[in-house]
Amino acid sequence: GAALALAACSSGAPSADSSGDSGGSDNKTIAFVQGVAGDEFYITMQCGIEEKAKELGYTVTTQGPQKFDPTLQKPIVDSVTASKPAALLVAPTDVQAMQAPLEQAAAAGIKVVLVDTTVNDPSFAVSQISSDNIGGGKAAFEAIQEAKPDGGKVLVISTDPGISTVDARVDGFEEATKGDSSFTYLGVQYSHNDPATAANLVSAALQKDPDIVGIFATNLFAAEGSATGVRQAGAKDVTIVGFDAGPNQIKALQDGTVQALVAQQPSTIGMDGVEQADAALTGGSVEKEIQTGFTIITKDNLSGEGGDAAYKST
Ligand code: T6T
Repeated sequence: GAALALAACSSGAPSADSSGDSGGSDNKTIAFVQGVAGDEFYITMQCGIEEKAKELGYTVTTQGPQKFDPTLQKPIVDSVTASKPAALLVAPTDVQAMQAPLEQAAAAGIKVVLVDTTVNDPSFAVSQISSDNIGGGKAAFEAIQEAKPDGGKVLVISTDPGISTVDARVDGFEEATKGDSSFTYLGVQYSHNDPATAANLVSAALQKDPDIVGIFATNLFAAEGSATGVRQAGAKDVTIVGFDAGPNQIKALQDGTVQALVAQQPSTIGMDGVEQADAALTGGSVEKEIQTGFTIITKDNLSGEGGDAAYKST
């Protein structure tokens, strides 16, 4: 099973665990199930969840699978369902595989809020909160366009098909490439959320097409691996635009390995998630869908607004 994840948030200690509370109207427990443990995006989201939960009088437990993998996430969700928290905030790892386990959680009377990712039919969820992922993919292409105004070949490194967020980023990017005929879209390759695999894919792609001018890496681990791959290939003039802004990504931006980052607002997603769960539990008005924004970070705004968008780490 997954260990309880404790995050080092700036706003005080993580809240207590939920042992002993098992349903009923006085149930003030929220379970958070991350897409993957140890990912700064979900750690930052956890901080937002804990902060808002404390304010509204809930206790939070956080767990995540060791890999971004529904076969590992499903048993965690099943055990959370059995423990009957009042609400479940969850980032499903696959649009299809997590459908039934989450429907079961909702059928057990748990208020399910989808944070970050979603599933094919989210109608069982009281609310879903995520970034504008299509817009983020489009913004990533615009950052490449700005760095490489003459155009050229562009490649996307994503994680796995079936993850709603990264799929939407790929779609947004691909759609944007169609609007500028000076660019050639080489398609998407999948790294299974493993930086070493992403690095190998990028090295191989640069061997095949040494004239690649830009790479869009659709999440933290894809960005980390893409930067390594470009470095290993000794390619000097490839623009990498990454999604997410963990400490490694910020460092890569400072080093000049990565030229731009699309930073999400994971803390806000978490806080909104708790608010929606609370509204559902107390008969307040619930928003079915909330879209949060993003910030483009480059070296130029890193010390200001861009720097504020950086994620927390453990
Ligand atoms: O990009 C985030 C998240 O939005 C996505 O669903 C999965 O990857 C991250 O957690 C970053 O690693």
